[in-house]
Order: sequence, then C-alpha cells, then structure tokens
Amino acid sequence: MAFNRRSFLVAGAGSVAAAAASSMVGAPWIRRAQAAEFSYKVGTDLPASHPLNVRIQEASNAILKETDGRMEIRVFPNNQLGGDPDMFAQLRAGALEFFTLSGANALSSLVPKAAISGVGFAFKNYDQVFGALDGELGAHLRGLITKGGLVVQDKVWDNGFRQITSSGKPIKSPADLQGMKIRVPPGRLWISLFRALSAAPTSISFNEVYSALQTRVVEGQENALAVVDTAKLYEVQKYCSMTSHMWDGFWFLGNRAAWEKLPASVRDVVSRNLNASALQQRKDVAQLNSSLQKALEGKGLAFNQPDMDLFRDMLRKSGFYAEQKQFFGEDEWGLLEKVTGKLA
Ligand code: X2X
Repeated sequence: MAFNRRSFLVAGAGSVAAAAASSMVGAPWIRRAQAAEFSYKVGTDLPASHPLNVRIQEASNAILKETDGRMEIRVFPNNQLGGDPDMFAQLRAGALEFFTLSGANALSSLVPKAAISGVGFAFKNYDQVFGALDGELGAHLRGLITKGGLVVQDKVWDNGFRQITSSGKPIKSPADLQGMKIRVPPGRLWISLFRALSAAPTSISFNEVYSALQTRVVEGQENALAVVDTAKLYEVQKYCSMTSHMWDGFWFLGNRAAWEKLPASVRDVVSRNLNASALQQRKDVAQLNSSLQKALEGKGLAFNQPDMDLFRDMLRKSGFYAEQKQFFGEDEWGLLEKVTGKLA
C-alpha cells in the first residue's frame, strides 16, 4: 500500500488509513492530525491566568510535541471540574487523571501527614521551603502519597506564602482575629491553626470563596497575593494583612491506573516536562508575590504589616506546636525542624 500525504488526505480520517499512516515513520504531520493515543485531563482550582495553569499548559504543549502527538494533557483550570474535594474524589476514582492539590488541603484526608508543609510560621523563606520539599521531607511525603495509592511528580508547585484579607478591619494583632469568621480551605491543619489564633474558621472550597466573601458569609480569607489577584478577591475585600502565616504549594498528583497505562518512555517525557515547568512556575509566583502589592493597592486593597512575633507567641502559648508535633510524629517533625530550626 503506497501512501503519500495526498492519498491520506483523500482517505480522510478513515480508521484503516489512519492506522496505516500512524505507523509510518518520518511523517509526523500525519500523526499530529489525529486524536492523541492518550488524552488525559488535569484539573486545578486556580484561574487560567495563574502561573500554575500557564506553566502546566506550557509543559503540556512540550509533551504533545515530544511524544509526536501521542500524549495530550488538557488543562481544566478554575474548578471547572468541581471543588477540590470533588476533583480529589474524581482523581481517586480514575475519572480525572491528574490533579494539582495542596498537601494541607483535601489530600490530607487521605494522607494526613502531607499537611506538615503547611504548619504555621514553619518556613521563613523559599530557600527553606524548597530545601525541605526538594529534599528529605519532600521525598518522605511523596513516599506517603504513593503509599496512599496515588502517583506524585517530584517537584512541588508554588502557591505561595498566605496573607489574610478581610472586609471589616485590618488584622494588626492576634486580638483582631478573635472570633473572626474566616474562610479556610478544606483541611484539618487550617482549622487547628486559626482556632489556635482564636478566630472562627470555616472550611469552604475555593470555587465558593468569592461569593462567600461577597455575601459576607465570611469576613475574610487567606491566600497568596497571586491568588488574591488572579481570582479578583480584591473586588470583595478591603484589607490585606501581610501575615505570611504559612507556605502552601501543590503536588502534581496522578491516578495510578491511568499513569501505568502510559508507556515508560511517555511517562519520562511527562515527568521531565512537568518538573521543569514547576521550577519555572516557582520563579513566576515568587516574582508575582513580591511585586503584586503595588498593583493590588491600585485596585483598592489597603495593606498593613503586622508584628508577626505576636502571632507566633500566641501559637506557642496555646500549645499549637506541641499538638502538631504529636499529630505528625517525631520522624516527620524532625525532618521539618532539620530545615526550619526548632519550632516549639
Ligand atoms: O483553596 C485555596 O485557598 C487555594 C486555592 O489556595 C488552595 O488550593 C489551597
């Protein structure tokens, strides 16, 4: 059977012609004209313009190209596939192949210790964050996630250091948090942290945050500036208090059965590109989070810098660190403190 480009086009997408064409060597344009052999979805909870999605899309483009069109990853940002707990359930059931999720968020319902990276005031800077998560602590956590039945890529993606926004008054000292109705993501650690700070935290998944703030179901929330900006939370909040009370990031999770369907060579291309894009994404977010204050002030948000020692002292005195150490265990706590220094 002699094939050239014209006869393929004439044959259209007839399956016999397509199958024959796809086995031809040196005719990549033919292969790319067809549906990918593996078409997987990735769900995220952040708006399309956030660097998380921009860099995943970039990795996806490179993966499609490097696999000669065999592997396509379609990005579904902005909770299009549901809130975090929903997407996490879909991932575990295999309805969703990939999902980016914080260890302190719904992932901690399956792997409770994954939340340790979100302990309040643990990391002082990005060197400590990525020193820990690209190092021993991260390897340990990825082991636990793998034991939980999921696949996880090596490099964690950045969400950032979280800041508190509010509509009624700025948070200048712990007293301002007292009894404050504040939205937190789903996850035990967030509730413990804000209860220890004497606030009244409520778990709400991110897709409902804007309207919860708009209708004043809650007075405030906490997120990194890149999220406050891309999700336009400044439209429904007045103040931003730079507490940097915890660092947060996303593990790139995979459904194991879906992952194992991929040939090893395709998996290598996927992992290499995702991990490389994660490193780029970290730079994007760090840059945004350090430059966005001005832009957000221009959009009407009033910033203040509280004295964070007051909050840290309150956590210590309330027994927060002792409680977390017991929860996470000596080994995990030791790996964390190796990087952060003594917390309790
Ligand atoms: O839900 C949030 O606040 C978000 C978007 O930061 C997380 O995914 C943890």
